[in-house]
Amino acid sequence: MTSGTVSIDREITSQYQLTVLACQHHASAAAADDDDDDDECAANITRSLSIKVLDVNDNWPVFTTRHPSVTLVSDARRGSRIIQLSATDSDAPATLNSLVSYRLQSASQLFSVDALTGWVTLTESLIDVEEAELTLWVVAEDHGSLVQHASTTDIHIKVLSHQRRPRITEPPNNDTILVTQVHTHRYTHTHTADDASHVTDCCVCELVSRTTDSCLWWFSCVHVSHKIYK
Ligand SMILES: [Ca+2]
Ligand SMILES: [Ca+2]
Repeated sequence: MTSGTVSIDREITSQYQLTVLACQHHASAAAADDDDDDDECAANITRSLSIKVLDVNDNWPVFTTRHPSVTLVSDARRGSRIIQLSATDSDAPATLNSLVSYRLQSASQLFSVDALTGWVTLTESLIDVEEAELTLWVVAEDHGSLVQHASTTDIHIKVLSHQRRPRITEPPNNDTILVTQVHTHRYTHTHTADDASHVTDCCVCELVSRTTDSCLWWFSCVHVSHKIYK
């Protein structure tokens, strides 16, 4: 019989297949040397076992983006979502050991974080803040039954004065702008005279523009005339 210790980690190998051999030695050989594993078995039997490694909560949530940063304008609406945080935990899926929730490390009058989705939301007006650079600390924690682990990240939030928001001054808002729509539409039109000497006017035109209501069409045409003698 052999024995020993090995390290096992569910996150590396979650299941093992083990074959156990029970060997009955010859009575004379067993008496000569009980520790000789090379003795032939007088009889043996094997059993296969499947060993499933149970999980322990030995992993910390890991933020997918470390130290994210966002820029806000001071007139951003209250209730605006500003960034979604995400953290993963490599303990057994769908267990409390890997279930991650989010919270602010310290209460904030300006921001909140959704415990399940990780969305950070603006809860107050920033008008009084005007221009500033803020730091918000968010905690991601698992819910292991015996021990819990938590990780923290900071969010760098830059607030710009709404006075600096770019504005479109020309053209005025809701103004109507005329543009030319060009198509590559082609058509061929042919006139044929009915006298003895046929005159054929071939006209190949391209549509170059039209009004938006399609009432007026402009074509660029190339005329070709030649006579055909019988
Ligand atoms: Ca965990
Ligand atoms: Ca684990």
